[in-house]
Amino acid sequence: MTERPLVFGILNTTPDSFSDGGLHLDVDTAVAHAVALVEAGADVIDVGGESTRPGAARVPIEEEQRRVLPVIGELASRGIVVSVDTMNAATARAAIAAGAWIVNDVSGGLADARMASVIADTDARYIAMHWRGHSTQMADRAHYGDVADEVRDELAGRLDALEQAGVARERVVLDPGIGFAKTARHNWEVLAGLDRIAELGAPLLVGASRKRFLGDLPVRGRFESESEILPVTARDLPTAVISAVAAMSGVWAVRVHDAAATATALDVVEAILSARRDAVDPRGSQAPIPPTIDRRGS
Ligand code: PMM
Repeated sequence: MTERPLVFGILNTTPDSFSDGGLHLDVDTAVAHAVALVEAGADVIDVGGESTRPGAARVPIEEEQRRVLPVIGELASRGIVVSVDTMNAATARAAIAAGAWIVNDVSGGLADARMASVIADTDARYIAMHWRGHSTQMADRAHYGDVADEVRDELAGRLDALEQAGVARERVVLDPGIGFAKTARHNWEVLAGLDRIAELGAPLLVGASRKRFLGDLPVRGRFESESEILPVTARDLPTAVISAVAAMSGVWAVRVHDAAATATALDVVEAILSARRDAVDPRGSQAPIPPTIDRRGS
């Protein structure tokens, strides 16, 4: 039975993230945005202090922590479930101490060899994304035979490595890494092949929100664009559609900038799946609803 995916609302406290860089630099602004995301339907706020957009420069770890830790502390004190988007083990540890429940690592543990042991030492849930190298290298590494199969196999390797380092499989969420070392075509093929990645048996998270490949969709009348590229702000509708498609594939979570659009898309999927359940279950709407996923991800 497919359960409604969690919505991760994106909060980048960076000056240079591709779609929201520079918008949430001080703690009050960042917290206000997080609260708005929760009111719009986000279940988890994913706080990141280092941009991973193609070509982005690395950020000193002290600066990353200066950007994220006060925000995480404030959100956690308000009872908001927080995930920290970091490749750095020391930042993951500090973020958990500040109240984060989930560590979202776009490198799947490859960027910092100490990450797995930090996760093993804590109760945090860990999101391991498919990754082939830092922002400056990834475009050169976008070569695959069958991208969904290769992403699945590389993620299987990460699961094994994490388990060997003491991280129980049940704590790991996998993410195919849309836009990371992948061309636009690869991204569409990964989305078409989510069922194959789900064969690993781990919960999946999909993060397609506003990414560059959506810019190649046709620009239609109501959006202003100086070029043939669909503007970033016009990518929330296709993002919500992807959230719906991913939900139909049974993913555990989607990571988005526009929580309201995705929450509505998930409402639609839930209504259809609920009608389908009622149609096949003679007890109809009296049938017990399956327990919801533990929102803290434990
Ligand atoms: N994408 C970005 C950053 N973090 N984390 C996960 N798990 N999956 C993603 O696809 C992902 C991520 C890209 O940058 P953004 O924060 O500007 O969307």
